[in-house]
Amino acid sequence: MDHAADAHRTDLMTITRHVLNEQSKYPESRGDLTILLSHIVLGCKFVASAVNKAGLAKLTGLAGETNVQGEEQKKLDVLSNEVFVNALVSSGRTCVLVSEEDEEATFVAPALRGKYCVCFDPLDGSSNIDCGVSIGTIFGIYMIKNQDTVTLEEVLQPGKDMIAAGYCMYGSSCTLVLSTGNGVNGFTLDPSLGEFIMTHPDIKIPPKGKIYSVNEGNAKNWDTPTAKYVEKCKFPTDGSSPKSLRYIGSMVADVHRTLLYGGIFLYPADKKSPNGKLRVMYEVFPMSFLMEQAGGQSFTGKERALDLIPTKIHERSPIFLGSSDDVEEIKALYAEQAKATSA
Ligand code: FDP
Repeated sequence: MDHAADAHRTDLMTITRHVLNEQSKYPESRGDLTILLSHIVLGCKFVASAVNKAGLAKLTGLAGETNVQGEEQKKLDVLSNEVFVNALVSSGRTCVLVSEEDEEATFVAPALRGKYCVCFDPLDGSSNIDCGVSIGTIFGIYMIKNQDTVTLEEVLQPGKDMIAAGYCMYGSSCTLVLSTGNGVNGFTLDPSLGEFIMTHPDIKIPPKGKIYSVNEGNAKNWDTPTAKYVEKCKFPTDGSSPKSLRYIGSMVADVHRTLLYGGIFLYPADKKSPNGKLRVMYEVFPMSFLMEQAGGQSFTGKERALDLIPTKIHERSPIFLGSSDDVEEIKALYAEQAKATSA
């Protein structure tokens, strides 16, 4: 019996313990971020439980049309949004919320205001809900200079100004990946304890990967650099092996695999969607922040993704993120095209 390993298992690094450890490195800290994160964690636990029950509810739904109370089942994405809005507002640490589900930003009532702005997608990948495929919550956190006078303009900050970002994946297990700007750590929900336990300390993305991840159904509308890049993945000319294609169609799941195994995730612009599909403030920025913190890169086709300054809260952007060497290749193809068009 490996007593050392056993002892290790009894010394559990919960997400709360980890965040408190991080906080103790900053003696001037008043614990506001720790409190905010604990409210986000609560939201994730609630959604994890709701996602699990959604399948069962659907099965019972087949036998009869309404639940026992005769109520209509709330859609999971609306329910998740309500949960996160309530958790974030009640934390007393937020002044503005930007949610994928809400057309306008929510300005928190003055009495409950704190210094943070949270941008989030409460349930990303919702087209995968009904078939039980992995979905997730994505969030990014900014600090606001003056919570009492905050305006929408102040919310439209570049991604590099984020102070923390993360996602929670509701998959075969529930995994929360978090960065507070000091590396990336992954935590798995132990359902028996109701606690996220650190299972993936100090995640570093491999410098080069063997997987590319893209919706190839859009290929006929791609621009030249994207088309050339994917061709190179399939028919490499440098003697290397072709890359494998994996695409789930849930950003959280596709990015999570990319982070752990290496490779590249692409949601490029195309002729039908010149700005791509994914939203800057609560998809592109948090995932780019995590990628960079894990040693990878994130590129929009024009610039480093985190340098982008959004002009509206639901703005979209093309995105290429993942292993540094893989993203370098697509950057070179865009540079080549820019040179050719300017010549
Ligand atoms: P969904 O439409 O299912 O909500 O932005 C949302 C998103 O999923 C991402 O999670 C996912 O990466 C992408 O859209 C999938 O888009 P395609 O179906 O066009 O591939």
